[in-house]
Amino acid sequence: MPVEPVFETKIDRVTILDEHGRFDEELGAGLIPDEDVVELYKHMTTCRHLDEIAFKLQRSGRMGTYPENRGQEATSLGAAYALRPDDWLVTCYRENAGLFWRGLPMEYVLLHWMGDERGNQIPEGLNVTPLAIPIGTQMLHATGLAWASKYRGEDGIACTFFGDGATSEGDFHEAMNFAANLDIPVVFFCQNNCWAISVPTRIQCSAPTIAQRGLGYGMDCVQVDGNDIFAVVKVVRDAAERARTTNRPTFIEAITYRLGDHTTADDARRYRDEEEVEMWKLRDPLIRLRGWLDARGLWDDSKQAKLLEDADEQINAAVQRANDIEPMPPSEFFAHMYKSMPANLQKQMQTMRTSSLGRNPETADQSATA
Ligand SMILES: Cc1ncc(C[n+]2csc(CCOP(=O)(O)OP(=O)(O)O)c2C)c(N)n1
Ligand SMILES: [Mg+2]
Repeated sequence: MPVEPVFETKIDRVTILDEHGRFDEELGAGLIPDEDVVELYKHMTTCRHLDEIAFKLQRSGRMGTYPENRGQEATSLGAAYALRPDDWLVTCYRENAGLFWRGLPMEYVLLHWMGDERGNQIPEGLNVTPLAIPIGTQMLHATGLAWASKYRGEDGIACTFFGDGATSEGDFHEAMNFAANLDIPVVFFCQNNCWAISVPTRIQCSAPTIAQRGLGYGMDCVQVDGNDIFAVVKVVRDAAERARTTNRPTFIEAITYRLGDHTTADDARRYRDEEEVEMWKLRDPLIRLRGWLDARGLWDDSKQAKLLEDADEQINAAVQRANDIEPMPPSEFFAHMYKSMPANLQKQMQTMRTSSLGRNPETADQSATA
């Protein structure tokens, strides 16, 4: 009896603008109009500056914690640029660039990290979900949103973001299984930033790529240079088109790098080599894009100086709006989870009002109510 392979495959890796500034004209020419590349660069630079300001806010006690996005700006931004405004953007917590491009006001993200629930109350019609801190949950939400779109006969799709670490969660596998087997138009976008807090990707996944995890579900899979915004735009456009026209999901693994600590509560110097960080600094998506713009005479130092001034002003105005917001009544904590509040939450809310946590609200001393 002969032994024959029943399945063979390969995973493609897409790069258009590489770290040495080489640009693949065949794939990249006309992909993004020059004026849009300028806007994308400005946006990435503004997001980078927000990281610096948020870091200082946290260090000066005005923000609880903050996860720097530094180094990963091209991933969610490229995806948000490639998607339609009615497509769902279902993120975790390191996708500022994509969220702001879609139109989420900056102060929402600031409020979230300042511990204010109102940062999670996404303006109606924006088709983004609140930041997801529990690792993996949002992939199932995205699958449900895309399924609803298909069920209603609409052609909107969902694109969900998650880290390399999240691909070890059960939720990831459930979402992938559902999406592939029920033909659900969702794009799974893994930001492989080489680390899940202190766990390197090589420990997270012993296969040569994370992308191939999608093969087990019969999905189209591709790896992309996540620090190359041209390549990200291309693979997300292709995946979105596939989802829209055939309902087939795609799994994208974007190779990028977390240049900062995991969050402001972490110190990555304790577990990773400085040489590794220095090597990835050379692949910085902002430096790469700036080089492309410089080579075409589309950018210069005076434009850069003006951009930094504008960014500073824009971010400080958002910080001001976040700081100026009236304190919210504690009962608001309960208001946004369900359409109508279930009895157990109503009871908890009452308990809190009477300052009698843990006691029966019906019998608690009402005079304690503030
Ligand atoms: C269900 C769950 N388990 C554990 C955590 C604690 N935790 C927060 S971030 C993180 C690592 C996530 O790594 P990755 O998915 O690679 O995302 P990255 O932070 O690198 O963007 C963990 C384990 C959590 N938030 N939720
Ligand atoms: Mg990671």
